[in-house]
Amino acid sequence: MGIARAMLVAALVALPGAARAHGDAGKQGKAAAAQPMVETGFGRTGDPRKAARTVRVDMSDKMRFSPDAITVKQGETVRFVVRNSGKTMHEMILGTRKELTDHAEMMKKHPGMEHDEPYMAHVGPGKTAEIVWQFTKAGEFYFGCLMPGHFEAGMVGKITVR
Ligand SMILES: [Cu+2]
Repeated sequence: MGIARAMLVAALVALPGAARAHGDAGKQGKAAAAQPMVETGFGRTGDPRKAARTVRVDMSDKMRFSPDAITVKQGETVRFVVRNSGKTMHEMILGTRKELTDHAEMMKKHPGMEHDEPYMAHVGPGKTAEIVWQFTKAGEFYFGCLMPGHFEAGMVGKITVR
């Protein structure tokens, strides 16, 4: 955890009523823990209580997301329920096109690299995980699977925020 984020988390914990994830929004394989609040160029950690909309996303061994195009309103908080219907590990990672491309390159060099952020869901075969994310900025963003080779095989989708 970086110092900046540690300070941000500390500030949020100190604030009564600050946006914190519900325990039931915990990701697969993790104890029910609040997601850290992160701010990015494509949005911020969502408050599950404000997620009025649920989008179900399927990931398959055909290296495809379904749906692979999602439109949201600026400011909207979306609960992504991400299912892996394949037999191999997949993940849904939100970001800009450049961030995903750079990250995919890094994964090639360091395949075992551990990474976990509130805008990522790593999902084992047959499992389901959730991402709650608020799209605070308008624009075109993406989601990709960065398991080695998957992104390059076309495992990417687009999110239009307007
Ligand atoms: Cu994949």
